[in-house]
Amino acid sequence: MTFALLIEALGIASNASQHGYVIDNMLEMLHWFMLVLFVGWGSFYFYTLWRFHKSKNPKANYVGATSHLPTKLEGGVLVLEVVLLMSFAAPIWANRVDDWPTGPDVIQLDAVGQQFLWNFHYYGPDGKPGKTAYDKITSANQVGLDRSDANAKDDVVTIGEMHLPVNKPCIVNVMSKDVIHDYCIPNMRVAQDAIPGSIIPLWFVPIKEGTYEIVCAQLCGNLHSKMKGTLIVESEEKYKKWYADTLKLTAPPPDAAPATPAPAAAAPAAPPATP
Ligand SMILES: [Cu+2]
Repeated sequence: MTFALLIEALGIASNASQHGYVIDNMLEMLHWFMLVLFVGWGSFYFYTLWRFHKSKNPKANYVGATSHLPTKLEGGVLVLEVVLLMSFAAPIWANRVDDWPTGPDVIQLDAVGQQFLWNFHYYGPDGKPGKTAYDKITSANQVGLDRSDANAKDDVVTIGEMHLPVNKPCIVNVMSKDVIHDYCIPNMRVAQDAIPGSIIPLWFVPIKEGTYEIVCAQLCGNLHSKMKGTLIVESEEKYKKWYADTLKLTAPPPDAAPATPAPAAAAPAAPPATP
């Protein structure tokens, strides 16, 4: 159950992931806390303007305020912040970094950022990524996948479009080919910097079918705002069909024999010489 009155009023994208509700609850609490602080400190500010106005204090007072109330209030804020951090933020973070999904149901893929698009490299049913190499990168093979590698036989590579089955966990290994990007799906409540030279995994479980926006959340160049992708969360049958169709379109047939040159056509027999 989510309590998301304030953050919904402020226009947060609707949550579509399993862990998102916990994050939303925390965000909602923080917003209420900030609202109380804003009203509290705002009122205090106007109170001091009134209280210390020169018409009421014609002579400067060198002692100043003697009340200890502000110190006590500050102490209260500190205690609340520690409670928020230790009771809510830390357990959420522990779940994100310690409770990795395992098993054959986990969809594994790489999200490879480049100026200005996202490439997706699915590991396939074997759960093992095919080898990639920089010297294999071409405009038609943006992640440099080596199709001759045995693990690459069931790999699917797409540009800008990511599919996932609903209610199945996925692990996305985030990386970059050029500058720092940030792989962010607001509806899934995930975001991770894509840093060249690093492979940083994140995981989530989509719980609502639909089409969601993938964005880059790090200013990465002049077309940064155009660096978008689409996540389609669908039923498992639809996902499997999409995977099989895309594999057929992008990968060569598994046991394609190397093309053998056609035998040279025999020269037509010369017509018999007529006497
Ligand atoms: Cu970017």
